[in-house]
Amino acid sequence: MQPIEPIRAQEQANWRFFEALPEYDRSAIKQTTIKGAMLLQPLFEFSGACVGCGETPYLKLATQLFGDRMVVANATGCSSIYGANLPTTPWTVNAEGRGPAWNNSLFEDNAEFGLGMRIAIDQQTAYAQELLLELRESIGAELVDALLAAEQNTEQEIAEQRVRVVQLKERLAAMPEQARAQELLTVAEQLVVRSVWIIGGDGWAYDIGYGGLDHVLASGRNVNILVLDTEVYSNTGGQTSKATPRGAVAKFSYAGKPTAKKDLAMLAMGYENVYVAKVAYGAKDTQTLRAFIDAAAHDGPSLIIAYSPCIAHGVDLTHNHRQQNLAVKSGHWPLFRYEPSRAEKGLNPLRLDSAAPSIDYTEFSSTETRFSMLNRTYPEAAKLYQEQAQDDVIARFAHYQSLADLPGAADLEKKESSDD
Ligand SMILES: Cc1ncc(C[n+]2csc(CCOP(=O)(O)OP(=O)(O)O)c2C)c(N)n1
Ligand code: SF4
Repeated sequence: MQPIEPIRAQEQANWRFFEALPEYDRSAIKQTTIKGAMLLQPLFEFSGACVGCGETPYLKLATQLFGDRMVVANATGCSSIYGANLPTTPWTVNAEGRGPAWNNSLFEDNAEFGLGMRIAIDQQTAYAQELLLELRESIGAELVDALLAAEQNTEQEIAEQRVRVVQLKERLAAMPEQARAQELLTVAEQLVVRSVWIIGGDGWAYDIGYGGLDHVLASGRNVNILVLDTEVYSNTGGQTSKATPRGAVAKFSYAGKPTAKKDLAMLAMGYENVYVAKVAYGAKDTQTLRAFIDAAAHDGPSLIIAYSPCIAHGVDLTHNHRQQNLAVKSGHWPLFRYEPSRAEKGLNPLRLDSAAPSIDYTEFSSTETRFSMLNRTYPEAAKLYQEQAQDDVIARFAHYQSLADLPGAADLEKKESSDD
């Protein structure tokens, strides 16, 4: 044991040095590589989650990519608790004071809450554009036209639009006698693109908030839905949800869950205009990164279902990445992306990003107490569920493979014309 004071003084100096290090220029970084993305400043840091929590890395990644323009609707659950240990919060701002705007809603209406944010932003943007046109001559036609025509797909383009908005605000501030100009000043910031994220756990997405989630998927609106799937209601101590796998022991399933995990991705794919991805960063981080970038770029609803190891799985989370790898290799968590933009090009929208199951399901399930404890308590049920779960993963992979192997519309057209 040592007195803390000298250590604290030394660490404070180290911390100040670390904080003074300059951040990289976002527009100069290749964000589509893991190496590049990890150089971006995270705007989610020092959360109160359990050590090794599988949820938080997805949030950190989202803020690295979109944090300075993110608007978050967070369902009640672990993410709302470690996300708001008030009066502190891990959601933070960059040197310009920009960071995610975050709010927490009821468990049962979070998707609608996020949709409301999207609608409000779109309404304010449309109003700002209307006022710009109305005041075009007094503001300056060149600036107004540039503001209205701006593409905002890259960091560079967004940075350029921010500069234009600063110019606009300066000009509007110099027109205090014009009421419409002052009105525009209140919504001018909405001329910079926003990235709306609706976030929560599986209890929210698969169960209690599912009706609302489905409604938002059907709305066609540009929102990104991130499901942090721990396969139980983690925050209240691990109750069974519809995401809980067959044979797992959880609260309300002491004798093992007798039914298979609900396939939320398949339900969402039924809409055809929803971007859907199933990811596990510990198994394939490049696929996770790609999914986040493509989901945000998709001009419609996106759903990312993210495998999130949790203390409720009964495994030392030092091995979090190994567990994700085992889940993917056993077929428990197939990786894929369903991209409506591919269908628009006549291609099959579904792409599998993981191979067929290459290890026995028990090689995965035996490493986690949520499954293995059933061998002691209900050995016969454990044996039955293991066999069924093995069949489940093989059948599910075969089903996805058959869908991914289907020809796209363009292939069918080619075939038809060659048949004629
Ligand atoms: C309608 C309603 N029922 C129950 C609760 C209590 N509750 C708060 S958080 C939570 C668990 C959330 O589980 P999940 O959505 O899976 O997120 P996780 O904690 O696993 O991240 C529950 C049941 C609540 N807040 N509202
Ligand atoms: S209970 Fe699970 S999901 Fe919640 S913070 Fe801990 S590890 Fe993360």
